[in-house]
Formats: sequence, structure tokens, C-alpha cells
Amino acid sequence: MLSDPIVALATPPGRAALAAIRLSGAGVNAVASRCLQPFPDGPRTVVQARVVHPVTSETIDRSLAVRYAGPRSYTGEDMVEVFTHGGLVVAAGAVAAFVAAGARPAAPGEFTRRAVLNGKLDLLQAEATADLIDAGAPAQRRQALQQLDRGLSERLAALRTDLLDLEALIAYDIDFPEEDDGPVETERVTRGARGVRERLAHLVRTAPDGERLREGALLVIAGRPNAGKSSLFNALLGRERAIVTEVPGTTRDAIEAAAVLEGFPFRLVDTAGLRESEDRIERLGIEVSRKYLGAADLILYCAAGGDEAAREEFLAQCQAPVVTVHTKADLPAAFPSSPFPRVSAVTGEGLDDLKKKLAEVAFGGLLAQGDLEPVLTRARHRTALERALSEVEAFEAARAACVDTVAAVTHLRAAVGALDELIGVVTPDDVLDRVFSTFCVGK
Ligand SMILES: Nc1nc2c(ncn2[C@@H]2O[C@H](COP(=O)(O)OP(=O)(O)OP(=O)(O)O)[C@@H](O)[C@H]2O)c(=O)[nH]1
Ligand SMILES: [Mg+2]
Repeated sequence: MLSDPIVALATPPGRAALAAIRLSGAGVNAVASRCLQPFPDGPRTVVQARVVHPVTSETIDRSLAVRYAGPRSYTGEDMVEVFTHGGLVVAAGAVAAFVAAGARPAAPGEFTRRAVLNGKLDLLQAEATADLIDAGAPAQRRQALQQLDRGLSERLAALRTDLLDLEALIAYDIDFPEEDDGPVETERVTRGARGVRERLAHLVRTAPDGERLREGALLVIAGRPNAGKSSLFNALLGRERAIVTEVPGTTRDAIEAAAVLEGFPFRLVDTAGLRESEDRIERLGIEVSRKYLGAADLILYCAAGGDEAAREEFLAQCQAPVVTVHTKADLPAAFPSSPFPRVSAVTGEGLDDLKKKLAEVAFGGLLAQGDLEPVLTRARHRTALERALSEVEAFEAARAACVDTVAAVTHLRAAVGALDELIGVVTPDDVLDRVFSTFCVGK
């Protein structure tokens, strides 16, 4: 059943002042009124109510309760929200009472899924809701909020309208060819198609930056043994996560940790120092380093001086952009003539500039366009828009080759279809399943 009454704890279980419980669905008032005394007599009025078990009549907590009448609610259905005391026992007991009264425990993301099905949110906004909750860096929050405010949706809706207009223009041409005023109309179609193609291509180009923003940029710290990689890793992270010793070859395995630098999300990876080694474990570690280097969005190379040849050799193998620094800048022997920025994990010298530099290299595209431009943040977005783009290109090619207009128009239809699926106008169940599978229960 798509609208049966569901219940979930919307806040994490554990010691806290309050817990929020949500119920939604047809007949939810009847269910909730069996547990809430008194039950709010009108929508959007908060009442102080006892939560009572419907079978045992035991009082579980004193709460605040509010109800919403559909469609003016988050899901678009009748809803009830109850704020109980927090902790492990109270909220769970209240949820159990609502279940005993006839509500079903909600699946992850089920509230938001209903909001989408009832037209309260489109699919991009639903994804943005999850991104907002998962945001670990301010830049991720800003991006998610912008998407929730329909930044990307509006951009796509405008593209969709233009595609439909183009189709209408051509349909008119098919229906009334004798009224065709010739080259003017043809030019309008050509211009229209080009405009849509360019805007689609522009959005597709934002995908690498956008996906990196959602997932965090993979920043791999590399260099010779003892160069100070683990020390720099710890300094960027702001805590002692990796072991540091004066023995070259200390780090044997890759260590990954999330960090926010200049407001942007990074996944920092400390690696085993690169050298020829007889030690079997160290060799395995160096193998792991190479795998990470292959996947990196960005590499931070720690040069320790006197290893210029090693650095050149290393750079030749890297695909990702490399930022080089001279480590241990506080030591008197620290290569005063080095061409690279100097940093010290001990004194903190150069660290702020390094963070800025890393954010610039990893997220330069986003920094340049500010927060105002919507970007594609998921593979789902990218594949849909790539499909729309190739259909528009196929339309242009078909027209250039003087293919039958009716046949050419099917490409425009297909492009609209790709956008519809992306926005969630028509969305197959398996797409919805995939989007909502990663949601929190209660959202
Ligand atoms: N004075 C000074 N010493 C440093 C600095 N960074 C690292 N060291 C020292 O250099 C030695 C090696 O540091 P690590 O951070 O373990 O170097 P690593 O590159 O991770 O070494 P491996 O894991 O063996 O490849 C340790 O004795 C650190 O205390 C620095 O900025 N200043
Ligand atoms: Mg190390």
C-alpha cells in the first residue's frame, strides 16, 4: 500500500533532550489519537499530550504533538509529529505504541518518497534533502540547499520547455508545410537546437566538479620515505591519526580520513613512502600507494630535498594534478633555494596557504563560478543529461542529413524523456528504489 500509515523516529537514538517521531498516511489521525491524550483538535496547533500505549494504557511519556492535514504537509498526506524526551527507552517505547495502534515502521526515505509521489518535491530535491543531511563541509551544505531550492530543477525545466517549443515549431511545420515561411523558421529551429545543446553540454561539464563536491576530493599524500607525509597528513587533519617516527618506512598501509579544508570536503590519504624495498610488507604498502595515486583527484607531493630525480620520475607517472611542497621548513637545512612552497608540520608554517592551494586545485571550477550555478552531483544526473545531449546532437545530425522531419523529432522526444526521468516527472520504480535506498529512516 502506498499510503498506509507509517511511523519512524526521525532523530538518532541515544542520549538527547528530545526525540522527534513522525507519522504519515491515510488514517493516521485515527492511529495517533489512540496514543495521544489529548489529540490535537486541529491542524498546525501544538498540544501537550501524554503518549499512552493503546493496549496496556501505560503512560510512556509527556510530549508535544502537532498534526498536519494533507496536502499541506511534508509528504502531502495527513501527518502527525510528536516530540518526546530523548534517550534509548522513551522514544522507542513511543514508536512501539504507535505501531501497536496500527502504524507500520517506515522504510528508509519513505516519507520523502511519498513527498515525491505526491508532487511536494521533485526527485532532485529529494536527493538534495539526503545530501543536506549528509553534508560534512559548508560547501556541500550550500550546494545541497541550492538544489533543494530548485536551482538545478529550474535549469532543467527551462531546457525541457525549450525542447517542447522546438518540437511544437517542427510539428507546425509538418502540419502546415505550405504556410512555412521558409528559411526563417529553419533558422529558428537550428538556433533553438544549438542553444539547448550548448546548455546541456555546459551542465554535463559541471559533473566532475559536482560529483567531487558531493563525494569529497581524494587527496593522496605521496613522497619518499621519511619526507614528512604522515606529519603533514596529521597537520591537515588537525589530529594525530597516523604514526610518525624518524624511521623511514613507518607507514605501511594507506590511511584514509575525511577532512574539511577551506570549507571544502576532502578524503585525505596518507601512503607508504615510495622506494625500492626488500621488505615484503613495505612492498605491499607501496603497491597500495600506487593504486591510490591512480585514483586520486589530486596529489600532494612531499619533497624532502635532494630527490629531484625521484620527483621527476614520480610526476611522469601521475595523471592527477600534483601540488608539491617542501616539508620540514623549520629545520635549518631546509633547502632555502627550493622553488616549492615550504611547510612545516611542527610550526604550522605554510599550512594555511597550502590548504587554500589544495581547495583551489580540487574545486577551482566551483570557486570560479561561485555558489550560484547549479552543478550535477551524481552519476544519475550525468548519464541522464549525456543521453539528452546525444539525442539533441542526433536531431541536429538528422536535420543536416535531411532525414524525414517526423523521424528527426523522435530524438527531441527522447531528450525530453531523459529530462523527465531525471527530474522525476515519470520515474520507474527501480530508479526510485535506488535513490531512496541510501536515505535515513524517518526522512
Ligand atoms: N622538524 C620537523 N620534523 C618533521 C616535520 N615533519 C616530519 N618531521 C619528522 O620527520 C620524521 C618523519 O616523519 P613522518 O611524518 O613519519 O614521515 P613519512 O613521510 O610519513 O615517513 P614514512 O611513513 O616512513 O614514509 C619524523 O621524525 C618527524 O618527526 C617538520 O615539519 N619539522
Ligand atoms: Mg608515514
